[in-house]
Amino acid sequence: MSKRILAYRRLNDQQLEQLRERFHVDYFGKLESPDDPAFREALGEAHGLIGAGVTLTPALLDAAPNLEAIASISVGVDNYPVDELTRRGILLCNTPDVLTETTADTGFSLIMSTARRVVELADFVRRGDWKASIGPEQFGSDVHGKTLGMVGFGRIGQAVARRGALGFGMKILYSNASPKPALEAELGARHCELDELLQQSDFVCAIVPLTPETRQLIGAREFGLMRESAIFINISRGQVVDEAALIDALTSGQIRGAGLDVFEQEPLQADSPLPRMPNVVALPHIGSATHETRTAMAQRAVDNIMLALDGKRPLSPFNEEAWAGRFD
Ligand code: 8YV
Repeated sequence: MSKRILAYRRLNDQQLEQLRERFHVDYFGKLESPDDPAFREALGEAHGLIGAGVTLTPALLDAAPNLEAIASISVGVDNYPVDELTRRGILLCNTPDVLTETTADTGFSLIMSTARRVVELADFVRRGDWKASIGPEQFGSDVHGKTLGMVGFGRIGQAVARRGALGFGMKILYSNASPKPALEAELGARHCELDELLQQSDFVCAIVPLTPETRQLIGAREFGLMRESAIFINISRGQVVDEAALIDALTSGQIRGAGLDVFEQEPLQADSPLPRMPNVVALPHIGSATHETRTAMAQRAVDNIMLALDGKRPLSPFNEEAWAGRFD
């Protein structure tokens, strides 16, 4: 009897076909809620999961007694109780690399659009308010030649820094990562403590995984260290920031602006002031959302789950220790 896969993110026809050739597939391309009774029923049968956007609580895991492996269509694994998965012998795979450049593009578009006030001024034209000359009230800030502080310097952080250093002549500082001599040589980047980075950067870009150590890493004290002209960018996870402190810093003029792809609660609550602030560019968590990259991420997840359920080493296992010794 073939193994059963529960897919709960949109896959293209080719990807679904690939899975269906080998497995029985329960497909929920547009799952509204993990409480959906049909989803729960399929979970009870599933040997493999492929999807994103559902927080896998231990209670959901209890409802999936046959589960062997999960292929997340994301690089971030904060939706999964990783230690618990490992304890239960469930392998988790993610999708690093294939989204690095696209997510860095999103980060850089937030740097550009906040500094040059692109959204605010495009709205000004759209409203028909462009009547006289453009004056200092509409001016933005330069990006080229400024200091870009990367809070986190993993794959995506390095790709953002590469754009800044090589494309815009920016000086790069980085913290919350081990020193990376090769990148220092390539980009002239300098490793420093977070406080120094906050004090010296024109742009502060958060791109760290969400872990107990990074939760609320940037709060009132950290915004207090930033320059009044600083622009804060977040392309990691909303919970890395104390959002109330961010709102205060933006309202009081403690910092100049923010470009945000992620929020403490997603979708963003209707009463959040952030999207209505003129000095904020707020995006609906679209870091990796291009046709090319989402297709590549889904394909990576399909490949991961097929390999794993065939007992072979997947392309990107996250908690390999869950299947200790099985690939050797
Ligand atoms: C995902 C992301 O698409 O990969 C990640 O960690 O944040 C996004 O690129 C998203 O989490 C899926 O819901």
